[in-house]
Amino acid sequence: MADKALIVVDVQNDFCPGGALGVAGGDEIVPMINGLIGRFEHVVLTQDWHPAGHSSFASSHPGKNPFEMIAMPYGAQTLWPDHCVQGSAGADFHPALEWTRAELLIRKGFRAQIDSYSAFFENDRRTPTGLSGYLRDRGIKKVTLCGLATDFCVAFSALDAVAQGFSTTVVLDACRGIDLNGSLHAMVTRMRDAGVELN
Ligand code: VGL
Ligand code: ZN
Repeated sequence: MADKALIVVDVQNDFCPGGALGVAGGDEIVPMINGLIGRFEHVVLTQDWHPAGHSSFASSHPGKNPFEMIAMPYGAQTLWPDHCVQGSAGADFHPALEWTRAELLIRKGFRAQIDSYSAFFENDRRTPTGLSGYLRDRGIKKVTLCGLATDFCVAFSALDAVAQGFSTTVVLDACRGIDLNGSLHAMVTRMRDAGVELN
């Protein structure tokens, strides 16, 4: 177990029903995630953490609506409702999440001009969060992911984890997806094709 880590992705109020970017059933996975947390020696959390006026917010682009796409200097970017603003209640973890044993918290999306879905690299696909180095330095070889949302932050994190050489598992029952234009099926397929174990 010493070489394994659980990565709990973005289990925050804004991604749960009633939140700014509520994912259907997002709150239902909390008990299962708490069970996983109890079984791992090493636990890492991620927290979506945007400054007000972040470039991924539709409200920052006059005439644009949430869930439309926009071209950013680093590539195509989906626009979202304002969510997970730094220090807001929506950015807090779900109140039932048992996060106290977590050894590391990776905050992402804090640069105003770059979104960050993955726990490893921002959406320019070049700017590292430092997580790979942290895991390697600590001798972690296998990662298991769960959380929100399956087809965005969980999937991009899992794809990067496997590309960085970690043996990678996603517990799909402990994830819920946004499913934008078929993104859930597409990203599950991409994960499987990349060698991510899905269970
Ligand atoms: C996420 C959209 C925008 C996620 C974060 O956690 O999957 N999705 N920001
Ligand atoms: Zn976000």
